[in-house]
Formats: sequence, C-alpha cells, structure tokens
Amino acid sequence: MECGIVGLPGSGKTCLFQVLTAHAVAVKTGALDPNVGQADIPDPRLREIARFVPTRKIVPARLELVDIPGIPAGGDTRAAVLAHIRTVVALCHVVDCFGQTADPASARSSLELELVLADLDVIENSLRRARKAARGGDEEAARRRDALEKALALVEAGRPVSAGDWSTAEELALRGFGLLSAKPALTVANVAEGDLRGAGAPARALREAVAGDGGAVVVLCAALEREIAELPEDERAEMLASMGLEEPAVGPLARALNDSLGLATFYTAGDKEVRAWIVRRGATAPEAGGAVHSDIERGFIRAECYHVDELREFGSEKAIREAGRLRSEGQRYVMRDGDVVRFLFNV
Ligand SMILES: Nc1nc2c(ncn2[C@@H]2O[C@H](COP(=O)(O)OP(=O)(O)OP(=O)(O)O)[C@@H](O)[C@H]2O)c(=O)[nH]1
Ligand SMILES: [Mg+2]
Repeated sequence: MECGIVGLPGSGKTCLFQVLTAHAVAVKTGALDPNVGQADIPDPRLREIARFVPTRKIVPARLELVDIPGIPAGGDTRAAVLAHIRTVVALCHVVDCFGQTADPASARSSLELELVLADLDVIENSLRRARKAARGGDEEAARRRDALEKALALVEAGRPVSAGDWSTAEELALRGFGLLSAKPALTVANVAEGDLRGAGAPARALREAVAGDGGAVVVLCAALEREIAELPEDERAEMLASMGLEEPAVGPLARALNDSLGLATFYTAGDKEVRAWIVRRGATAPEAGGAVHSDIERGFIRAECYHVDELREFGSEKAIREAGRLRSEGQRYVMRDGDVVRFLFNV
C-alpha cells in the first residue's frame, strides 16, 4: 500500500515525510525523484491483543510513503511528477496554511486541477478505444465505456473522478486506467506553530473548501512535529503536553488515512509476534493473506478469524473457540477492520 505525499512546491511535503518516517531516510530536496520510506502506524489495538495473546514482539503496520516533488510550472518536469503520482495507491495532499501561500483553498484546487486535466487526456483516449470495441460486441468494453463516460462528465466539469458515486463494478472497470483524480485523497492543513488547532483563517478556508467536497482534513504543523520527532523519546511527551497536543500527528493522520483512503487493518497474533496489516477495504481473505505472503494468497485454503472486540469479551482465543465464535472463512470472505486471522494455506 503506497501513499504519495503530494502538494504544491514548498507546502511542507518533505518535512512531513521526515516526521512520518522518523528520519530513517536521508532525504533529497529539490530533486525530481521522490523520497521513499516507511511509516510505522501507531495502533492501540495491538497492545490490547498482546494483553490476551502473550507474545514476544509487537509489530505495527507500515505505510509505504512516497514524497513526490511539487509540480513546477510547465515542461517535462510536470509530466515526470504526474508519472510518480500515477504509481501510488492513495494521496496525502499537503497544503501550506503556515503563511507562504495567500489562498490555501485555491492552492489545493490548483493541484487537483492538474490531476483532473491529466485524467481528461487518458479518459478521452481510452473512451475512443472502448467505444470502438463495444460496437464490436465486447461486453467488458461496453462496461468500460459507460464508466469512462461517467468519469468524463466529472472531469469536464473540473471535478475529480473520486467525487462520483461509483459501484464496485464501475470501480473495477476504471481501475486499469490509473486515473489520478480517482485516487482516494486526504488533505493535510500544514499550519503555523502559532495555530496548532487550525483555528486561523488559512486552515479554516481550507477546511471549508474540503468539506464542500465531502473530504477530510488533518491539521498539523510539520515543522514542529519534525522538532518533536528529533527529541529523545522520554522528552517527547512533555514537549507535546506543553504545546497542548495529546499525541504526535502520525496518530490522527494514520486514523484519518484509514478512514478516508478506504483502508482496513487486520491482525495476526501468536507467541512469536502480534502484528498489524493494512489492506484496502473490501479486500477478500486471500488478498489479505497476500499482504502477509504471496504463498498464502496462492495456496489459500481458509482463514480462521475472530474480531478484536471478541478478545475483550471472551478473554482468550481458547475461550472464543469454545464459545463457537471462531469463524472459518473462505475465498470470498471480505475482511472486516479489526479481524484477527490465522491463514491456512497449502503450496
Ligand atoms: N513555519 C513553517 N514552515 C514550514 C512548515 N512545514 C514546512 N516548512 C518550511 O517550508 C519549506 C519547504 O518545506 P519542504 O518540506 O521542503 O516543502 P516541499 O513541499 O517538500 O517542497 P518541494 O519538494 O520543493 O515541492 C522549508 O523551509 C520548511 O522548513 C510548517 O509547518 N511551518
Ligand atoms: Mg520536497
């Protein structure tokens, strides 16, 4: 699961990337190739599971992050940046609300418009081919044609493809085109140190604009978070408290990503490790198994599951089994957020 950090030049993307990856990567700034790294996702449910399933190690889920340079005006570089955006599954859109940009709402829509315009090209070309194939009686092409026509109407009106109401079948028909404005996107209001709650005019304007499109906004100050992340661990809590913050921004950001990017978390739990995994919401049991190891997806037999809430209720895996609550799920099972799973497979 790769999440691209996107936004206009100087909006604080690399700064946020350094925060989220805890400075594990030596970043390049001003270069055209992206920085790539991983963020640990804090998740209180991991500790809770480990309370009931004794284990040696707790392993949080990791999010692959790609820090993509801002889109410079015109030329080949623009195409290169768009090509990087095409490779990621979801977007984290950083908008400068700390004062360099006069109008954060239009900063946000200007990047969105870049994505929409790039999609317009792709849709027009693909639509021509789909129409032709559909006339020849190809039913799948007819489905692609209908979905593309619906997408075309949106982007022609300057709206992202993600703003449409899409059925699963339509989503499937569009998936192969890698449309940029169809990617789930979360907006980050990168606020000034003096406005950590985002009560100031820039963050308010951005929130209003995003709410109008039904999107979510996470407010954080990347520069301050970077300073906090550089502190020794035992000093972080004190610093956070003195700023009136409950936790580092990676917590709320990860939860918002889970929600608005359509992700789900499941767990594997045993004496060796208790571990969180992230999949797209709607992923089937074999797909989820594939996140753990490709052999599991290939040789999938079934998944033994229970929900993390049931651990709380029954107190142990054994008690869950004895209560007849351990489920045996097959190929078509759609994972629920919070499932604890043991995969049975054969290769
Ligand atoms: N005051 C303040 N400055 C910030 C904040 N976040 C980033 N900056 C500063 O803004 C400048 C640009 O930050 P970067 O993180 O490099 O921006 P970027 O989005 O990666 O820029 P490009 O990669 O060039 O597109 C740096 O000097 C940062 O220190 C913030 O929250 N508050
Ligand atoms: Mg950068």
